Amino acid sequence: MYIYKDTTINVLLGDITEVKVDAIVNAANNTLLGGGGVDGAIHRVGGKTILEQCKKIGGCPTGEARITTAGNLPSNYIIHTVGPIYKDGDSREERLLYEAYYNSLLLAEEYNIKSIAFPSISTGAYEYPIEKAMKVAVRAIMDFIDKEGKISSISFVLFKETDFILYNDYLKEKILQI
Ligand code: AR6
Repeated sequence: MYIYKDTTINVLLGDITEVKVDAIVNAANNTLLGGGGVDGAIHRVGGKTILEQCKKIGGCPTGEARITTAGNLPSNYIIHTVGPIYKDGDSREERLLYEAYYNSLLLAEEYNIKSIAFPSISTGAYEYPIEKAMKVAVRAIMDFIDKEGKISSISFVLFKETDFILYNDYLKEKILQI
């Protein structure tokens, strides 16, 4: 567990659909109609009420975020965001990935969400290199804590052990561990 200002930062290894927090974040696509990876898992476990709400929302531009309830999942809300597809690192990917994290946090704050869990957005099917993506993710949440700071717990849920180790090694350098 890490502490930055008044916010707790957790790094967890496992399946985000099993995490009990106020909101989990989904790495969705522009349609919001489901897909593979973490998106597939969330819709499969959460049930059809999530898809019904997503259909009404009608899609989400890359870098933005939308919210639904969480169906059968243990959390209360799902924040659906869309990360960029990684091309050459030179096509606004970094900005868009940063915005996906930051806008998810702003939306969470609007809904008075106090605990939120993120998967590693864009680093699966969208092929964003994990180490680069991690640095963007950590920068976005630290900037959010600096500017807003109203969410008390932010978790990164990593599905792969190598990603989990990478995050811990990086955060140990950057942030106070308790
Ligand atoms: N819990 C936590 N992390 C997971 C889980 C899970 N249950 N399942 C996979 N991951 P991806 P993207 C990790 O491909 O790159 C979908 O089809 C996975 O190991 O889910 O943003 C959407 O519909 C990886 O580290 O998302 C879009 O079309 C990370 O989640 C597209 O994929 C992200 O991998 C989005 O691609």
